[in-house]
Amino acid sequence: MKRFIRFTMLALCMAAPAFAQDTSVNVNWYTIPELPSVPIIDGDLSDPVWANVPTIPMDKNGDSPAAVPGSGDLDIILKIAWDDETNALYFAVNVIDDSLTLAQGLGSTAGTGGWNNERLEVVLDGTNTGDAASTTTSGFHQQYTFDMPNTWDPYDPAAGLYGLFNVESPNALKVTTQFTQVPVYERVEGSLNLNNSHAPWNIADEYIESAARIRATNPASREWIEAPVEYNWEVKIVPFEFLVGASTLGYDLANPANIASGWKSYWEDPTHDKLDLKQGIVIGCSPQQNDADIWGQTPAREHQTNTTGVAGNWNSSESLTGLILGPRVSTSVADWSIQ
Ligand SMILES: [Ca+2]
Ligand SMILES: [Ca+2]
Ligand SMILES: [Ca+2]
Ligand SMILES: [Ca+2]
Repeated sequence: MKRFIRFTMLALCMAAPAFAQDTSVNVNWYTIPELPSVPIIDGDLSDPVWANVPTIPMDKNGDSPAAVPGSGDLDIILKIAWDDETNALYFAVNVIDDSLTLAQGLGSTAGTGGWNNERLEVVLDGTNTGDAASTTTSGFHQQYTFDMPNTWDPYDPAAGLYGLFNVESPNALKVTTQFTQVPVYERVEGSLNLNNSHAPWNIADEYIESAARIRATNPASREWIEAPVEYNWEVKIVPFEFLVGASTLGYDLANPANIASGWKSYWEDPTHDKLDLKQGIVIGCSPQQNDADIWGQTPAREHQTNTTGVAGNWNSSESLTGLILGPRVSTSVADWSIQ
């Protein structure tokens, strides 16, 4: 990574000495490359374009970067890139977890307990304000959340990850050691608050596109719950400078037409300020992965890891990682042989 940054900074200085990205508000920063073409968002991270994107450490807040089996451990490989044509950020996340626990209800997002699950959260501040007062309800700061279906309820109509012998829910994904795609529930905290009655939460792919694949790493596993797993997130997000809340704009989130379109009219509302992605700008960001490991009476998140080591940055633009939009990748930086 350091070698890549040095090379990138050298290249930027030589090509355009006027570039002076302000990362003074950030706890750390990384240059992310522009992609020559976009990956297929399907949770399979073998797209050739990902191979040339360097990894970013995502092992903060108490997580061990080494494999330490046991409660509270995650091993993550994170890659982030951008694309000019789709004006989007792309995230690839590979997670190895000792215990899969998605036990907070339908789609794991029922009520307000979704943060206690194996949730991916991507915090973005398109203008990199560094402002502690810029929060998920301010419009400048957005938190995108991604959840998989639950691992415990055989009668859940959306059950996706129940058990090997589950007959009550024929649509459930049986336990398998092969990577298999599972549904993802998309949501934007503060701006587009979707609750249980408004599922499915598939936000228009022009703005948010995501997919996940999962496999059990122990062939002896009979249920997904508490199974040791490996899973991938593959996510595209079109970032905004400012998003006005859906309720402020009067959108009916329960309207079937809005649900069917992925709330497209909301995203197209001219009240929002679009962010034009271009080389040299800095976006405040904290990708973070929550980890629950113990299935009990009150399943709870064991820990959360991110790129900053700052807890609580989900609700503030203070202390984010600075993503500097770098030049297009043209040569192989690193091989990424996972799966
Ligand atoms: Ca893919
Ligand atoms: Ca864990
Ligand atoms: Ca979508
Ligand atoms: Ca876990």
